[in-house]
Amino acid sequence: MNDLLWLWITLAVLVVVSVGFVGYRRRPGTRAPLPPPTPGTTPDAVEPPTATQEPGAVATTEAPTDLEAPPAVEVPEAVGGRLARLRGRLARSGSPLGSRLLAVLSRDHLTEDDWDELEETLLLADVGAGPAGELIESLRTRVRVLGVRDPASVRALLREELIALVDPTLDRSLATEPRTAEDGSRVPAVVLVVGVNGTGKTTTVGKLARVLVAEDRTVVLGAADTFRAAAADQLETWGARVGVRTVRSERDGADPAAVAFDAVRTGRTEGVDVVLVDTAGRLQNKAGLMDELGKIRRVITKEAPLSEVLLVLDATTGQNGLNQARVFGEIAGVTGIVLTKLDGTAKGGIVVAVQRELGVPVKLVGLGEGPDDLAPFDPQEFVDGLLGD
Ligand SMILES: Nc1nc2c(ncn2[C@@H]2O[C@H](COP(=O)(O)OP(=O)(O)O)[C@@H](O)[C@H]2O)c(=O)[nH]1
Ligand SMILES: [Mg+2]
Repeated sequence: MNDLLWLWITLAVLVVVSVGFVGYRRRPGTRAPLPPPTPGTTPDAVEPPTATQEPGAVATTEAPTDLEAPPAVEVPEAVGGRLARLRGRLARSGSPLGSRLLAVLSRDHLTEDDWDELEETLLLADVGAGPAGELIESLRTRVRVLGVRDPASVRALLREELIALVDPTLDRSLATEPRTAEDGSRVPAVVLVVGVNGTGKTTTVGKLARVLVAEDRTVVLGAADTFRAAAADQLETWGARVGVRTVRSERDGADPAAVAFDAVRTGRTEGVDVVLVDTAGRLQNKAGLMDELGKIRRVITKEAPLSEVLLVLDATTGQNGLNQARVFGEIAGVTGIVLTKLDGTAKGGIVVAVQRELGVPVKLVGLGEGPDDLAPFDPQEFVDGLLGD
């Protein structure tokens, strides 16, 4: 009898505990991750311009925009260690530069042909002729002088040479500290993002906003790509996800400089830390693009000095990317390079080539389409990513 009673009590306790556990797991308010924004599409949450707005008026949209179902504000991932992802991504994107170099270097006796093959491998990875020649020259000398044979030591030498080529002495910090104007007022840091269409500018601005939010900085976005409304929608969606507002025009083809100016003024009035300005990058007409970017620069600097001009380049475009770098280098006073889509190429050598071309450091790299796939660039980590395990 007693035994039966205990059995019932035990069963009852088990039922209560498991019901409580399921209830806990299902507690409402647990935030489900939002899907990444679809570039170039108009999100449902974006309202059409209101009747009270003049056509072409620059509107400051409060994020979130849909009052009925405010999107949950995401907490972006911290930045540390993101570049380590590159290793896995490179391993999946064909034969990475590092493993091909190491395959040759592990041969017993390195012949003239082997050294040629090494140089060719570097060239194929878009390192550029000058830097590739320098690396081979230096590595060859060191291997000979040090009499190095074993693969681990050769790998260590190669690592050192690659790091030297990427140049660890360059200042890769992003200037995102607010400043004090001459009249003593506080002005936000202004980051202007330029580059050819499709390279990943808007995505980069969105990801960068997340990085800054993760660091407890306040941000305003400026949608100065006024060519298509969808471009502003795309930016606004990124901002809304982390509770950052976007200053935009409701009219296609509005003056991009006016929107940029408005974004900076809004940022200044609201006392935010950083204003990120996205631009259009139609290259059909180089003179027109130069005029447009020149005007944006001039107009912004009436309100606040530019802290950074970031040139976004697609790492998969090779020589074409270098040509773009040349064109933009002439106009925009570029202070840093963002190399996107490094996840989609085994040609990481473009980092070296593009820095040489512009004399400006790669500061950020895009490692995928995910919202937190943007990493600060670090030569050591990057080379370790290239060399793999
Ligand atoms: N794989 C990959 N795709 C990227 C990266 N950055 C941007 N993209 C994609 O590139 C496409 C163009 O990006 P977008 O920001 O609209 O380019 P924009 O025209 O320069 O503003 C989009 O499909 C992005 O998701 C990256 O680092 N890796
Ligand atoms: Mg864009």
